[in-house]
This record gives sequence, C-alpha cells and structure tokens, in this order.
Amino acid sequence: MPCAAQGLQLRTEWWRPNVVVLAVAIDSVNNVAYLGGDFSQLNDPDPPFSSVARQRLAAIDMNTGDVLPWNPGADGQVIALAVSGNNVFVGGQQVQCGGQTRPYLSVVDRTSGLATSWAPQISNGYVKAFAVNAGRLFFTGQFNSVDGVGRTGAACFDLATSTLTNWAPQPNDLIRTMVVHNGSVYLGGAFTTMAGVACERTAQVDDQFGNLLGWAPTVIGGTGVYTMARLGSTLYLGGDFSEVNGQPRNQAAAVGTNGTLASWNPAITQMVHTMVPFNGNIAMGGDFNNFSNMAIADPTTANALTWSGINGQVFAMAGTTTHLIAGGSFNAVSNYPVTKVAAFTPAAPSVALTVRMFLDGPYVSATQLMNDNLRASGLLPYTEPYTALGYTYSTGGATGTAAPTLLSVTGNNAIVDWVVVELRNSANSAQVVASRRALLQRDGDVVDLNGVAPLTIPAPPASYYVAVRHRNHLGVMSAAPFALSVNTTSIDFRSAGQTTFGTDARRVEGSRMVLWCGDVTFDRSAKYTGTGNDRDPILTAIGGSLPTNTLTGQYRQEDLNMDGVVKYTGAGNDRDLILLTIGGSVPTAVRAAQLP
Ligand SMILES: [Ca+2]
Ligand SMILES: [Ca+2]
Repeated sequence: MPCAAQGLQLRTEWWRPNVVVLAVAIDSVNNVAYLGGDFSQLNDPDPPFSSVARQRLAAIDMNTGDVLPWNPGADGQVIALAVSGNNVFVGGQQVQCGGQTRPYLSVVDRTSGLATSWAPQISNGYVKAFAVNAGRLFFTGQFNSVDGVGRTGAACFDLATSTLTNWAPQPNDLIRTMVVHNGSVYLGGAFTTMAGVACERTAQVDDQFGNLLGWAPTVIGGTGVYTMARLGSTLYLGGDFSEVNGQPRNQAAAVGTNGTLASWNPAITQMVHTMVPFNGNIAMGGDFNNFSNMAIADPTTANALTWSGINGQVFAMAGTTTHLIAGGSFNAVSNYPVTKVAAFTPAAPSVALTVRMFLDGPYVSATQLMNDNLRASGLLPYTEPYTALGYTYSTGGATGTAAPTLLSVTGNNAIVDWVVVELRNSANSAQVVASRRALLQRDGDVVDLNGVAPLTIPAPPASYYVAVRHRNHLGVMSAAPFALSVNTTSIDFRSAGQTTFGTDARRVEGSRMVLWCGDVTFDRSAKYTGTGNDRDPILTAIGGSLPTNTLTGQYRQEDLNMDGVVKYTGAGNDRDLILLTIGGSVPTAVRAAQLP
C-alpha cells in the first residue's frame, strides 16, 4: 500500500546510508536526526547523486534531508544514540570516536563532531541502550565497571557533573531497553533475575539506586524483550516472545504500570526490534512480514493504522510530532529505492488514482505503445520539466527525483516522459485543486516516482474532475467528476469510453484515443501560422535558416514526436504534426486544448 494514502508521507529526498542503520536519535530543538550503525557512506538521491564518507555515524538536516558536515567516525558498530544539550552520546562497540579513544560510550559535540573532554571509562564489552531523563543518562550493555566502579550491565551518569550516580540494578543477563517514568526505570531484556530475584525479562527498579520494585510481567518464549515504549500509564513491550503473564502474546504486548496485562494484541508474526510512541499511537519496527516490517498501531485496539512497504528489517525508530524515522537493513520503501533510513511525515488526506493516456507524438499504432527514445537516449530529466515552462503546481506537486534505476527500465513500462495530473473543483472545473508531476510509461500507465501506480495525490476525499497535461500535447479533462478516495479510482484516457470535456479533445487513432500533439509553446493551443505559432520555434531550434538542419541530443519542446531529433522537413519531421493536428488543409486553423 502506498504510505501516503495511509497517513504518512515518505520523504524520498533524504540522503541514504549504504549499510545498516542500528540507532536513530532526534534533536528536535535543532531538527537534526543522528544515525548510527555500520555504514561507511551516505548517498544523495538527487542529481548529481553525490556521496560522502561517514564511518558509522552521520547527521541529517530534517528540514532538507541533506547530510550535515558532522562526522565523528567510529571504529566499531554503533548500537545506541542519545542527544542531550550539546552532547551526542554514542553507544556500541567502538573504541575510537570523534578523533579520540572513547571506548563503548563516546560523548561527541553535536555540531563539531569532536569527542568532548568527558571520557567515561567503560570496561570491556559494549553499550546497548540509552535513556536520558531529568539530567541523567541511564545506559545498559555488557560491562562490569564504569569509571573504575563495579557496575554490571547498567549504570547512570549525572549529566551536570559527568559523574557516576548510585544507580546500580543487578541483572543476570542483558538489559536491552529502558523506560524512565515517575521515579522508576522499567527494564526489558534477556535477564531472568534482578539482584538475585526471579524476573522473567522485565523488571522495575527505582531511578536512584536501582532497587527492585514490584512491576515485573513474566515474558516467556523466544529471546525476550527488545524494546519498550510508554503512552500514559501503559508500557508496550516488543521483542521475541509468545506469552506474557500466562496469556498468548506474539512479539508485542501492553502492560499497565499497575502490572495488569492489557487486551492489546497486534499478533506480530516475527521479531519486533523497536517501538516508539508516535502522535498518540505505537509505531513498531522489526522483521515481521504481516505488516511489511513497520506498523503503527492504535494504542487501545491494536488495529494497524498504517504500514509502509519496507522490504527489510527495521532495527531502530525515533518519533516526534512531525517525523517518524526508521533505520534498518532495507533497500526499498513502497518501491522507492530508499535505503537504510526512511523518514516519514504525517500526511494530509490523499486520494489514489490510476490514470492511463497516450500521446500522439510518440504513439505507434502497430504496437499500441509509445516510443521511449528520449529515455533510451539519456535525454529525460531526473526532475519534472513543467515548472521551467511556467506551470505552477499545488504545494509539493513538483517535488521528487526519478531514480536512475527507474529511468533504466525498458520494455512496456519504460518511461516516455513527465506529465502532470490535475484534480479540479467539481463545482468549478477551471479551478485546479491539486496537481502533481508523474511519469508516463510506454503502455500508457501514469506512475509515481516509485514506478508504480496508483498515484497518491494529497487532497481531501471528494469529487474532482481529473485532467492530464503534457508539455507539447493538448491536455484533456474528464467530462464528469470522479468521487475519489484512498481506494483507487481508474481513469483511462486511452479509451473512447472515457468521455472528456469539450469537443474532439483527443484524436482517434484506430481503437485508441491519443492526446493531440503540436503545442510547442505550452499555451494550450496548436497553431501553425501567425503570432505565437508552434511552427516557427522548430525552425529556430534547428538554426533558423536551413530547413533541412536537425538538432539532436536535447530534450526539447519542439521535438513533437519525441524521437530525440528536432526536424523541420523530410521523413519523420516535427512540423507536419502541427499541420495534422489543426486539420491538414487550412494552415490558419487553430486547435485549442479542451480544458476549462
Ligand atoms: Ca501553442
Ligand atoms: Ca522529433
């Protein structure tokens, strides 16, 4: 399912790490996302597709999706991140970080990326999880001492003084996750005892000394608890288990702070690695295939409100009111080639529609396909061309880049050109309510930048006229409005059965309908002679004097048959197509687009 239709918009412009992301932390004051993991490089999805080296740590400007100069580098896998004030806390297997020896827990300046003077001494092992609360940094992992003091797998620093506190719970195995709340620290992991007392994978300790308190749901099966999130007085547990407090619960469960198991039961099929609250719901990531590795669940009913089509594991998430960020090992989200980190923003309501159309210029009757010469010749631009022609989109309608992988697709789904799809007011069809760039395939399918239909267009579900525009063909609009919603509506302008506004809006070509070509000037009419005609620009393009000249290797308005050659005379020229469109005999005739 396209994510936009389900209330989330994927931000495809974010730079993309090349290898797994295991930790994500958001600095919501400065709108920066910090990423940790095992990557060595980040790649720009936009032209000229540049790359930067980043060893296991990177920062992304959440406003633009661009990688920031921040580059501390780490020589071992980064597993946990936290931000507090000017410090970024890096946990994992690294020894060198920010240019200094700072084993397992490294404190790095949030802007310079350099290690600060604070050098915590963690005994051999690794740091697994952080929780920042009320001026303290709680952390867990595998270690036996901190700053020379005995600490078994859990400890806490006072951030004001950079000194170890007295907090020292005593698990017999790994603590993977913590939630600090109301003077307590709720713990989840692989442990089965805490300070010698039986605790099956969960425990509650006080936040001063780590002494055991009463909350301890029994989690049975698999390898235990991997993540916890809190909403109000409910703690949500995720991981690898089959039973909580004697009741069946696969990989996810909810338990009140009073210890009562809630009915919440999303029945996830495989491992849940991460959970975060997100705008009043619980977002979950993992390697479960029943919600394609990420789900957002209602906190009471557990109904999944959205899912994202992530094609690999999600290991870490972070959420704010404006962003949900997922990191992992995936290589695509909703068919977009988004790798290792996916940023989503809450989306306005949208409608889904499948549009099909043919352009007369590149259309080949014998095959009922359009030619893709512009693409095959490497002339198609990676971004939409209509803004440069003076077209004004509704907000966000122009955004996005066609990936080189998409423009390398051949066959019937090869891309012919960029088009515009418009939704128009059902009470006033001259008014464009929403418009969006899209790509046209040889067989007539109009697809989004992920190469698949339907298009999801941000607009409230309602009735709209649907219009399509092309840069040198005459646009058309449906004769009647369609009731559009998140459920896909199909509109086929290739078919005579799909009626259109006006008279002779399309040309009949055998059993198909095609958009009239000939509008070189993109002014909604095809004109052969007189002021502002579409013919003279063709002559100008080839040099202005010698009509037998041709112009090749350019993406041009004048190339009406879209074969990659601007040609004024002779076989396969572009000029005659205008004459055919206006009627073929009276050169002063004009054909206007049938668009209000
Ligand atoms: Ca024109
Ligand atoms: Ca041509």
